[in-house]
Amino acid sequence: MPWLPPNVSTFGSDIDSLFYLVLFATGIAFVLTEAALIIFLVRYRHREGRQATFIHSNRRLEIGWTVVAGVSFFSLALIQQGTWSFIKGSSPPEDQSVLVEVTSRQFEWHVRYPGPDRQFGRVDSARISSNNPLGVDAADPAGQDDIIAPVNSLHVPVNQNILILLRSRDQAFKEVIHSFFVPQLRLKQDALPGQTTKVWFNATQTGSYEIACAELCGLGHYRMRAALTVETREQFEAWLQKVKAGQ
Ligand SMILES: [Cu+2]
Repeated sequence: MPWLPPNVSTFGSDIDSLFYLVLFATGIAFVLTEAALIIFLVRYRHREGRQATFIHSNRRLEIGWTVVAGVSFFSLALIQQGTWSFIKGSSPPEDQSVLVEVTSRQFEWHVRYPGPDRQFGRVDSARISSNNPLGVDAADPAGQDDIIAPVNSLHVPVNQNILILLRSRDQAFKEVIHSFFVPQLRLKQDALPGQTTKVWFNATQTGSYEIACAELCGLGHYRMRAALTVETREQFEAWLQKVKAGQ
């Protein structure tokens, strides 16, 4: 459909089907209610000598539209349940996924890869400074092989499960909620200070996509965007090596 961005996610078509289902249901409700409005406007318009009838209520009608609305919403809840729990309630096993840590802050995205040991080094908000924006503890052995990507760039290999540990830099009173949003992946997830949220996806096409912050997070919200590059495994490994060499 022309109004949706292309889908490059394994679960994207499930999200799109739900979108169209909701659009169809609300479309029917919209047409019916607007038609009733117009019919009533014309039919009961002012006419000389005709008096309005006072109607207090209509129990049958009220029960009718309450039941129809209730059943519709409950059906939607049941229909979407499987998709929701697949995407948000489960994640692929950590040892079979590409691990990435994404940390949001006002107003940028920081990306870190764990290196061969698959362990992220400790971070500590007391160590945060302009040249250590994540507050990485350099003494932690688990962090020795970590790879910190240039600001606002996330690279991932194509056709692989990517497991993101989504964080928001946690400094009391200084941070707010951000939201990691990639329209082409049909993926949106809030990033909360003090909490790590697991987010996963599997991109089916190489290319460059925009990561936007989808939570109004302050004056610089509009410029809080980053680039997601989906590339072949070889290109991804080469990029990691290049970043590591320049670190
Ligand atoms: Cu933001």
